[in-house]
Amino acid sequence: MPRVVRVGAAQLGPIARNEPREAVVERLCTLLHAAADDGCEFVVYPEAALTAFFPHWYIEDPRELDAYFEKAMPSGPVNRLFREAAERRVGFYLGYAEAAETANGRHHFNSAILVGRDGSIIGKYRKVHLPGVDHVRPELPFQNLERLYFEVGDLGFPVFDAFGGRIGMAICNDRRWPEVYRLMGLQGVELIALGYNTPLFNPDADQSPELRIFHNELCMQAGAYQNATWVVGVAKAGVEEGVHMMAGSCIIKPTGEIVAQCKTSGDELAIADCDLDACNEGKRSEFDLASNRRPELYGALVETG
Ligand code: CDV
Repeated sequence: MPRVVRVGAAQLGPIARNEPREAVVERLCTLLHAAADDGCEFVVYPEAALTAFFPHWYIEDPRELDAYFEKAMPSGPVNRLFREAAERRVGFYLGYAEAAETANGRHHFNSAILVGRDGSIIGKYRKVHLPGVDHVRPELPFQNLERLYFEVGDLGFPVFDAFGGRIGMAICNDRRWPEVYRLMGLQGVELIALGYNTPLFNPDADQSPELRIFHNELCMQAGAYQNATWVVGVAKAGVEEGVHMMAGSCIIKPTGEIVAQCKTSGDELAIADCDLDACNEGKRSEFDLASNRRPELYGALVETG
């Protein structure tokens, strides 16, 4: 039986700092409806898709900061997204800021969930590679305070049986690290969904937007190719509270080729039929990981330099 999943990369334009959740969910639902009308079974939204990317600024007021976090998923306005997606039999990946209540207190993560076509949560991922710093740097035009606001994810890099295949998740900066793809590749991943919030300028380095866009595509295309998996990378784009954000959301084949890509910096869908069996060729040949890798040597090679 063919295993073709029609996927929508649901890019978002900027979200204003004071934009209510209801308004954001309305935008997510508009993209969802368009994807469903076009036959999509799975929609991928960006990292922190329910709010502005608040680590870009320092928030002193604890109540204001707390308002960016979801305490339960789904809850409040987000219930609508779950309901409308289930009605249309569309599953989704959603990035959000998570406040998790545990026996030893509250913990904050930059998280994503994988939701099935029936509206049930199949799995969760918590971002491991948190960029930025944990203190304010007043000399910069904007901050990245992810290390102040979030803890390092504690769920590893799980892969889930869903949509007829093996689905993995990553979040933004994770996409720059080859081990993220490889850890999922070793579990037979066939599609990696990942959302990102990436400024077009690096306040710490003299990098052109063109170079940064090249690096964005380079790491996702390499991860797809070297692990024979589809990769769906989805941006929050446009100018958000003065920060110019990268667009270019794209769907990448297991060969590393981009097959669909957003063209604007606003809310936009890029759609592709992702044939999960297209992973088989790479997984059986160059990237037959079980047969071709030499993990027993890698430690020794590092030690001997
Ligand atoms: N949200 C992110 O993880 N952003 C980083 C930036 C700060 C470099 C990224 O890798 O895109």
